[in-house]
Amino acid sequence: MTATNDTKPAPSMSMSADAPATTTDTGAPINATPYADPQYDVPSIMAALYGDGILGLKGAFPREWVAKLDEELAVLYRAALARPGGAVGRGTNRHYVEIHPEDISGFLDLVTHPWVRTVCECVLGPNYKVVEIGFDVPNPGAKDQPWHRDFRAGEETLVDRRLNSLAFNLTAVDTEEDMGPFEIAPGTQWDDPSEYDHGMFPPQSLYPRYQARAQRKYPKMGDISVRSALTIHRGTANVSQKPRPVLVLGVDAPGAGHDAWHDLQLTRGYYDRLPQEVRDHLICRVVDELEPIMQGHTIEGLMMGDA
Ligand SMILES: O=C(O)CCC(=O)C(=O)O
Repeated sequence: MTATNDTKPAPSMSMSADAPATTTDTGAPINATPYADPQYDVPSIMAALYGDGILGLKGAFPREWVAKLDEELAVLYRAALARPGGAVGRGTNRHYVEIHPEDISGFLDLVTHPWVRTVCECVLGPNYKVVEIGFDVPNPGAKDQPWHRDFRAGEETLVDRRLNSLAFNLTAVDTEEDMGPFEIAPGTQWDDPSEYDHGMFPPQSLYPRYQARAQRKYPKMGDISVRSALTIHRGTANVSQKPRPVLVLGVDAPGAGHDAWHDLQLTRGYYDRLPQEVRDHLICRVVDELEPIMQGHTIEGLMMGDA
C-alpha cells in the first residue's frame, strides 16, 4: 500500500499534534529527535498521551486498504467463533480475537506507518516491542461495558509516573452514533486504582467522574488512534444492525511484560521477508506452522456482565 504520508502530513484529529514545518536552507526537515518523522511534533505526541491519554490521526490509510482489512477480519472472526477458545467474550454480543500478523495483508503497512513508528519511539523509546495484534467486535445488541482499564497499572505508572505500553486502534468501518462508539475519560490513566476491582474496574461510586469527562469517538475508515490502555474507557451499546470491528495493536516499552499474555507467532518465511527494522520491534515466536492462539489475556470482569 502507499501510505498517505509520503509527501504531505495527514490531518491530525488533535489540532495541536501537527508539527510546525521547520527546514534548513536546503529544504531538509529539521528534527531534533532522530527517530521521529519530522512531519510529526514530538512534544505534542507526548503531551497527548501523558495528558488526555489518547491521540488520533485522520486518514492514515486509504479507505480501500481498510475495506480489505474489514473483509479479512470477517473471515477471521467466523473461523475464531468456530474454534473453541478462538474468540473471547467481552460482554453481551462482543468478542476479542487475537490473530497472527500474517493473517492480515496490511500488517507491514501498519507497523511501518511513520506516525505509528514515531508515536511508539517517542513514548516507549527506540526499543519498543509489538506484542499483540487482534480485533474487537461489538456486535448488534452489545451493551454498555463497565468503565475499565485493559490491565492493571504497574509501579512504573503508579509510582514512577511513566507509560510503558500503548494500544493502537483502527476501525474497519465508519463509526455512527448507534453503533456503540468507544468512550473514554481523558486523563484517567493516572487515577489511583486502589479501590478498583481486580485493579481494573472502578466502583460505580466513581462513575460520575468518568461520565463528566467522557468523550465518544467516531473514527472513519482510515483513521487511527493510540491510547494508554490504562485510560478508563468502555464500549457503549450497539443499537444498530451493524458490527463495529476494530483492529488492536499492542506495543510495549522494553520489559513491560505484556508479551506474557499474548502469543505473537510468525512463520519462518514471513519473518524472513520482513525488514530487519520491523523484526527488531517484535516479541514473537518464529514457527514452521501457525498454531491456533489460546487467548491468555481475558478480562473476566467484562465477561461477567455489562454495566
Ligand atoms: O468497543 C470498543 O471499541 C472497545 C471495547 C473494549 O474496551 C474492550 O472490550 O475491552
